[in-house]
Amino acid sequence: MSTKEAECRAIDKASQELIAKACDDCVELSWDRYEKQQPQCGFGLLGLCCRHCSMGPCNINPFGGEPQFGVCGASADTIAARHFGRMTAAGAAAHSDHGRGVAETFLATAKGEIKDYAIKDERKLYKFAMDFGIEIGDRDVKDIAVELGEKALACFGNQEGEIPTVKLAPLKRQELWRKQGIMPRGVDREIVEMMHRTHIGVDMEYKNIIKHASRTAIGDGWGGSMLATELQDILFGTPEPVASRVNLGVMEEENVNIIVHGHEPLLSEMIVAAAQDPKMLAYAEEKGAKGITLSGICCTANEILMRHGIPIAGDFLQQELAIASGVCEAMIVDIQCIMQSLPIVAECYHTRVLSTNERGKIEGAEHIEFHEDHALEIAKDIVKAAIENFPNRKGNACIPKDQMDLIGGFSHETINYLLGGTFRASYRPLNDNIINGRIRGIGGVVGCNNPRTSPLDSYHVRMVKELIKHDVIVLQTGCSAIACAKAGLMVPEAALKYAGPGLAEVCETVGIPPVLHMGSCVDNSRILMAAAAVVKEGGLGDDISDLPAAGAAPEWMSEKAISIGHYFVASGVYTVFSGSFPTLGAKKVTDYLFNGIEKDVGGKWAFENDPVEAAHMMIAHIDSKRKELGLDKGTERVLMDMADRRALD
Ligand code: BF8
Ligand code: SF4
Repeated sequence: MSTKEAECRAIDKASQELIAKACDDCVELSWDRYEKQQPQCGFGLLGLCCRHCSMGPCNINPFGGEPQFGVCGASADTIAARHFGRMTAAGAAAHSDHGRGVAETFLATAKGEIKDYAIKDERKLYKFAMDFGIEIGDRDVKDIAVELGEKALACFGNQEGEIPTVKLAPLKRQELWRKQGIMPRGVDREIVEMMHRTHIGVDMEYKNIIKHASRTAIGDGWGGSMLATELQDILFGTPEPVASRVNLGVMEEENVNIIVHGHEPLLSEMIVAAAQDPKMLAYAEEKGAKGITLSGICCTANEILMRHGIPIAGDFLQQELAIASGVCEAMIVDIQCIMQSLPIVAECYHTRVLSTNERGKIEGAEHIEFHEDHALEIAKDIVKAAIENFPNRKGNACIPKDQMDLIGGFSHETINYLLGGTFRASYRPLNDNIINGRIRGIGGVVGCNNPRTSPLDSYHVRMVKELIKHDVIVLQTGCSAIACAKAGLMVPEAALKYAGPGLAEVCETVGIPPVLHMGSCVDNSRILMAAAAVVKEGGLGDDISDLPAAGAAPEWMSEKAISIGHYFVASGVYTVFSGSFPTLGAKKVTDYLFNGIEKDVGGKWAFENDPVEAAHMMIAHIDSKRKELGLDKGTERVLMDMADRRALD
């Protein structure tokens, strides 16, 4: 493969090198399979294909000709809205099933039934328990944790009332959700009802379907995902700023390279512990290695970066490349965003692909099932399996040199401390800097990679550079965070190099990058919490929809991204997607999602395929919110005097 061809697939040198190598090794990658899928089905792409019953599949003609209705009479808008609703349900289910697993393990840990996990952040335990209305007093930590675990677990199966965590949203937002009838009752209930409504012959009014999609998505963002993040922080520690490295170059030739890929820290936390065990290190030496290098792919990478500073090997489209390096002894996977091609790619090298979760087996992979009740023991078995594979490397190894420094670990709590100063943690300085115009607004840029938006990472990086250039501070999660970290946007020096003068000044004073890594995809709830905290701090309106803020997922691909996008919209955020959008063939439902829904929930969707143009749509939205808040005159550069600087220290 020529350098030019590799450059069309990825913007970073490490990926380009391994894409070319994989091609030389006759290994098929996602980009090759994407090409073989062309032309992709236009009906499916536009949301105009329904296969919900056996009278179909039915397609609707997007050009106005026949057919315009499915066999059951369903219109284009009903079909597209159903499709959108089911994507939301699947995304919410993925996040929330993860959250349920964490809640179960949390409860078992609190009860003392499992020994390998512990309550690490007692302060957060008390805070979250109080959010549930649990009495603290002089009660035992264990009692509080058990009650919290029970109440958290009940959020999933709750049938009536409201999920308690929605109370963390601003009051005005809660009232709006109640008024609109979209306050989620229980995480599972809304998902099940979404599946029911989209069965043949049930909900046939697109607005009513989207309304329930909102309820389902809120149950994800402010429910299932939020429970996952908060309980994980209590169990494994709330992230604090941490320095690390990113990209495929983090693997080391003389070491056993273990990559954890997927989503649940219940597994990866134990792998981190097992890989640091002196007995494991001695075993690695016995097998001829100098040590063990652990790194991550996808959201698992973000989880162990945030809490331990473990380096990140790559994002979603780099999972096959990590194996193509020929030095990955084991790729340990659990759930979500794992490609079925991994064992096929591994055939060309020596990598052992180890699935670990009973919900996610892969044909051709080895399976070592992980159970939380003897977690560390299984994690050690998995690490051993990797070490034993070290002597089996084939001759075709190559580690790209490229890697980049980054600072991660920005929980909404640390943003509070950093911007507020150690002695008076608060969001006041952030709010003040938004009000005085040094920071124009907040951008949340999140989501996946997708061969449709090749070259890899280019949409994320172009969008985020444009935002920070215009003084918009960017909060990131998921693969988008990994993409921008690789491009060098998550080091403090990036502020001077890429940010506008106002944002650069704030970043320089506080010592933070202009782009903040807030974690994995379930951690988008951290962005919601940060937004709620900014509202609560005052001076920027009384709801999330008043904030000069916007969201985006420029390389999105998963159903989880739709659920995330929709809970941002339903929380009052203007949200832009690129690449494709699942309802584009249906006029009325698209018009509703892109316009009409704003009147109902305060946020709306947009689609724009050019990431720079999309960034400017976000900036225009931010400016319109500044204007509504009377802050439009503050956007000129404000020079800081000593008093201002002291206020930031
Ligand atoms: O949940 S950003 S490709 S890894 S779906 Fe998947 Fe998308 Fe990456 Fe994490 Ni999120
Ligand atoms: Fe066709 Fe209606 Fe069946 Fe969908 S539900 S496949 S539109 S008949």
